[in-house]
Amino acid sequence: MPNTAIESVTGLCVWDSRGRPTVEACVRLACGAEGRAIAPAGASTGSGEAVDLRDGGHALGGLGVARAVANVAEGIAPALAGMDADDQEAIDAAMIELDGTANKGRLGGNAMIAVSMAVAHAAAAAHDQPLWRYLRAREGVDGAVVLPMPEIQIFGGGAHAGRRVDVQDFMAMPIGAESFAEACVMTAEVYRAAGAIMGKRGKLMGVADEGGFWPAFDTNEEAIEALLEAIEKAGFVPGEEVAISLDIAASELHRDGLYSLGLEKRALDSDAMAAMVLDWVNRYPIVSVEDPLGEHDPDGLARFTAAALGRVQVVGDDAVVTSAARIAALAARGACNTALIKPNQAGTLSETLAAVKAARAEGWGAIVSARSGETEDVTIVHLALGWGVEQLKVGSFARSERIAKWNEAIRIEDALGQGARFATGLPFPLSQ
Ligand code: 2PG
Ligand code: MG
Repeated sequence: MPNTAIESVTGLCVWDSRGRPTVEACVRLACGAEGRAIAPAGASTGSGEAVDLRDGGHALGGLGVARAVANVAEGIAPALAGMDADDQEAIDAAMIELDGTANKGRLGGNAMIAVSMAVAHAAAAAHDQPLWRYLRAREGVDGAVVLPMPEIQIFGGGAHAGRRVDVQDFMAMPIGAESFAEACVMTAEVYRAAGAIMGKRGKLMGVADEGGFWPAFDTNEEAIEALLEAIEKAGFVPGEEVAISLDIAASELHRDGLYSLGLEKRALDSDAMAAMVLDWVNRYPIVSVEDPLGEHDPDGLARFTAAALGRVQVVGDDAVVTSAARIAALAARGACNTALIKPNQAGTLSETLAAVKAARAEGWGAIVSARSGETEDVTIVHLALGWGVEQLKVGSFARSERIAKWNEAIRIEDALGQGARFATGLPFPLSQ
């Protein structure tokens, strides 16, 4: 057996896809194995997320991570020295104890998740396994390896595109694909068609933070219409071969107790907002809706979930913040039926896995997700495969911080050959 005792933990300031600084951690083990991971960062964040520790002040708009990087070397490294990298729970528990806050505000969730993921990479390397296989063995997942259904952004809006459109993510889900590689081909066709349609109409402004087109629409519905048109133009049957998924990111729209739609210059109460989204669900081939109402509005989320039952997957992001306790509480009141799983919202891998397990225990679906500020780090692809999570959200089909992740999944599917199964079809909360 390799000696998996932690020998050193170091931190480094690197850069994310928005050109903002972020934390990379490197963990070295006694056997010589090494693992690295980089923390991502959100823009439309839930208030209950682990703290993304920034330096403040003038430089870099206050976004520096010198304190978080120093916390890796000065706080975390001595505490983890000699611990067994195979014991992820003990390592994460040690960091949580050292931090000592409810929101990881002392060490920083960014420092902690980078270290937590780097530990997993180092342990997998020590056992000479790809991370997904190592995690799968640890969790005792057997049977065919499931390649997740991707939901891929075609238009970006909200906080990721200067709020030019209120809705944040207009995504394509290639539910008729039979393999992950085919899902990517289908999405590429839709992305190309969408670009051509926007270009022709003179509505293309560039790309948003996650690489989706940043279009100049006059209404939110016009964006859904354009996506539908792109699916058809690409030669697919909407709702059968390629379906639509939305992230409304409604917490971002919340002003003075109402949901403010800046593009359409109207403000809606919770019921009117829910009715508008349900109307879209009725009229368009939408199979998944994330954050249709804000994190402050769990009753509205519960009413929406009841009304949408069997028609659309209801995904919780800002209200859930990858917390097992919040999933249990929301499930108890009937709010949402699928959890978005973002490791840096939780701050450690063990807590992220606990959220996946809580979702399963409630009969919910789960989607492993990237953040709007990303890097070349592909850990989340391995988490989805290793933990058997059947959906993956990474942003669009452009920009290398996104494509690196889609390519990693393509590579793994190819290497597995017959040992892989693609999570084709509708997301399972629709069959409940
Ligand atoms: C979300 C994510 C990804 P952010 O809201 O689901 O699209 O955005 O990372 O900005 O929270
Ligand atoms: Mg979201």
